[in-house]
Amino acid sequence: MKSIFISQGFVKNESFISHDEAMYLREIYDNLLKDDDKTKGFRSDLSGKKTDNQVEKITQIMRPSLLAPKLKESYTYKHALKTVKKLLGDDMELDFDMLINKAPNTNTETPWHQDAAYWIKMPDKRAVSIWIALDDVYEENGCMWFIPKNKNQEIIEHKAMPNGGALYCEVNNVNAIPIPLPIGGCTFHDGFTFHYSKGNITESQRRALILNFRSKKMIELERKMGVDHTGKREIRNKKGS
Ligand SMILES: O=C(O)CCC(=O)C(=O)O
Repeated sequence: MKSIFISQGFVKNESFISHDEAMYLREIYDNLLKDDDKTKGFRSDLSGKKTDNQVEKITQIMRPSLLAPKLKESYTYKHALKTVKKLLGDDMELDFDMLINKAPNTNTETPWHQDAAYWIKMPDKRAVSIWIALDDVYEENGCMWFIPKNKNQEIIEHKAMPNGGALYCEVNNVNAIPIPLPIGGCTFHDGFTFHYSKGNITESQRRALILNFRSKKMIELERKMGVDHTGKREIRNKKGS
């Protein structure tokens, strides 16, 4: 797993957590999704726009474990940290978590981007996002797609969607690979790997819980620079970094 992650920038695990554990997380997740008051200030629509009746298309809630601390006590968070330490080193810690839900029949893609475009420039570039499927995911409801990474991939130019929506970039995606997963499966990707997901054209939600890890020192640097992953989205890392 480690060598694939290092060489192509992503790897999958089809059974990262059990079905029961995914159901446990889903209950907490659904309660947060329903709770506009509790999630105020942490919540936004990645699509950059809402439909006329104000249905969020791609709901992103940052730092859900601050709002529902039992998430941090869950098997998933502990298992994720152990796995990441083996992958990238013992100094890895949870930087932030987020949930991203694609509502039914909203057909809105998450555009191609590199996560590092959202982050400040960091001397230690080791980082991994674990994207955990809390529904079966496939192309039609918005599974992740990745482009295998080039060696020493740098950040390319990103632009921002209107109204504080997602960042996006123009990239040749002929080699892009979709990663369908069963509930409880996950993907691991680093900050420089291009990824994307199609819109959800099914009758059900597409719920993903994402945990991001980096070194303790880089988390300290971020916090010193005022970055705690609760604020507004912006381009923080420029082309060529
Ligand atoms: O869930 C999605 O559609 C996109 C997720 C993503 O961009 C990420 O986890 O970095």
